[in-house]
Amino acid sequence: ALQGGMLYPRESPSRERKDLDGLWSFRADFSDNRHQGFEQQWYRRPLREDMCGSGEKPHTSSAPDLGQSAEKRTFVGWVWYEREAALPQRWTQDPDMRVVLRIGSAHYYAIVWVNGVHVAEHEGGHLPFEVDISKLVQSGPLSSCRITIAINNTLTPHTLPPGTIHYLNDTSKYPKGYFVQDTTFDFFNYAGLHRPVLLYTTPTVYIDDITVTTGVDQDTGLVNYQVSVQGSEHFQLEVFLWDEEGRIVAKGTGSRGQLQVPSAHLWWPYLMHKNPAYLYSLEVRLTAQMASGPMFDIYTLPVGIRTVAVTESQFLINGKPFYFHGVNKHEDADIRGKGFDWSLLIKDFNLLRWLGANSFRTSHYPYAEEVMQLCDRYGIVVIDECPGVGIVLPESYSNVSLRHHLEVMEELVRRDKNHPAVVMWSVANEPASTLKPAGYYFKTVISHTKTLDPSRPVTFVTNSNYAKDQGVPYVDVICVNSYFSWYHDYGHLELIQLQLKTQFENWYGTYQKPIIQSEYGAEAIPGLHHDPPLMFTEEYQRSLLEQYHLVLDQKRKEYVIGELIWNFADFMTNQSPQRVLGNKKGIFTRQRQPKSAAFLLRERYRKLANET
Ligand code: BDP
Repeated sequence: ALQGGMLYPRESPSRERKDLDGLWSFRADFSDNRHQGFEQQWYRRPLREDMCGSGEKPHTSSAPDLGQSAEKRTFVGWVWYEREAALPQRWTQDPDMRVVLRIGSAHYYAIVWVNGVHVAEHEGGHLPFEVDISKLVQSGPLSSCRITIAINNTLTPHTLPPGTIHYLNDTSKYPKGYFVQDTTFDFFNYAGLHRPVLLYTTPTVYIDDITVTTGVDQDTGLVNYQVSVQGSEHFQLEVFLWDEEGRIVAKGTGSRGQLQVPSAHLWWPYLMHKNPAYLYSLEVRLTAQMASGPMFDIYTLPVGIRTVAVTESQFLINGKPFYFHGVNKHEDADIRGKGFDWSLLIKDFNLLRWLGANSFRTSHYPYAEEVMQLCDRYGIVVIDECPGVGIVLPESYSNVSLRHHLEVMEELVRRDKNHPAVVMWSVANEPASTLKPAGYYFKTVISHTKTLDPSRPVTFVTNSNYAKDQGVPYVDVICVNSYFSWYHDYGHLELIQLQLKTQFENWYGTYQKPIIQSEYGAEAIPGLHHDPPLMFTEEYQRSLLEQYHLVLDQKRKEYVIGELIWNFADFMTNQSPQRVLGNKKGIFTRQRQPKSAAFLLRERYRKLANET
């Protein structure tokens, strides 16, 4: 099990935060054995000193699309980042202060040094990790520290997502030692530091984690809280629940308890209520008696009061049927790759609202914490997916892989458990779930996730045969992807209704569980037109969606509980003859301009919102 909590670093009267944004020194290890960085101990001296040909880069961008070199764009191996951070004097001199280094994500394997001292290692991208560096920064006369992070983007059959290094040994065709990284997922493997890296402080006795679950009894909101404290056994805890008008509506004491909020404002999804996304603030105050006097810590967590339940044919939020009309996204944009960017994020949320979308799936990995926070505030419902995408090789069902998958779910649930917007976990996308070991594998991952969080349903997204799928017996909601008249029966839009109807009836007939059409779509190159519709034109994308909608409109009256378009926007992939500068199934371009299909969906989603 994981050590400690992973509360988002928020400033408070007892906590400070210092974002390490700006430029970081950057160097890719192109040496023959790709290990020079370790042999020469690049973490011991400033990276800049012996930089040859390496540049500097802003840290919240994926490196590949910043440069002009094709070789760097597809680099596989270690890259090194480094930055100096000046520290306020009180951080280095106050023995009652804890200084923590927190890395929002590092894809894929990361090793961290501070002032040349190894402090942390972490496996897996898309999720945060942190390390207490107080001892290091408080031990000498230093008023600054040098942070070095080496990151390796190599994927193996046991990583999530998996990948393989493929050596090409035919020397008549390839130079000696030539290799490529093969992946079985459809997006570019942007690597590096994609998200904020920061330092924050807490007192040495501190609020380490908070877990909140909510319920509703008549019109009373129930907020169950549990707080864990580190650093001392002797402390008092008080909790206060504030409403949006700044009034305290409930109080409690102790490490766990239940707050009751009469006439509570519930957290409702966008378009489902006239006052959606209502957020209370849970203020936790810790007082510890120290020899030197009392010590305080304060942490405030946004809380949405809502319930989630699944029946044989419905998804209920606050007891009312919820229909997912939304999108699948990617963290992806021009130049910045998967690098976090506030402007891009706000643009995307404005587009979601314009579209009338009430939900998205974090296909195919956890998104930045700042994204999840905005979902809470905008009322956008989230299916929170882990990086289990492309699990298709038999080796990827081994015990090593399974163990890692369980850990990733632990990290994901620890990070996102308190978001009201998150209503379901997805443990994988399109695995080879008809393989025999998939049964035990998904049974284990799903039941582990339910133990970690009994309050939310769990699913994985399938594109397998309903009669042979080994994992679907364990899901709460069936999520199905299909690409009728795209990956087969090219151009035959007239077959969609029959095939989609059969798809739904087969799955529901076998399992009697609600179904989400979790992907469907077609490529459209913006500006390509043809009528009658031909593949790759805007007309074809639009007409294909229309055919799906005809069947969805029948089945949503029965047991279909949602439709998520593939994809919100065009995104970068590996190069292949099927991909024209990336995947073009976006209803928006990669630059976030609408294709014709966006207008169709905008009309549809508003209509759906009015009906429910
Ligand atoms: C689905 C995958 C998604 C792909 C999409 C496609 O889940 O990641 O991008 O197909 O091919 O199978 O466009």
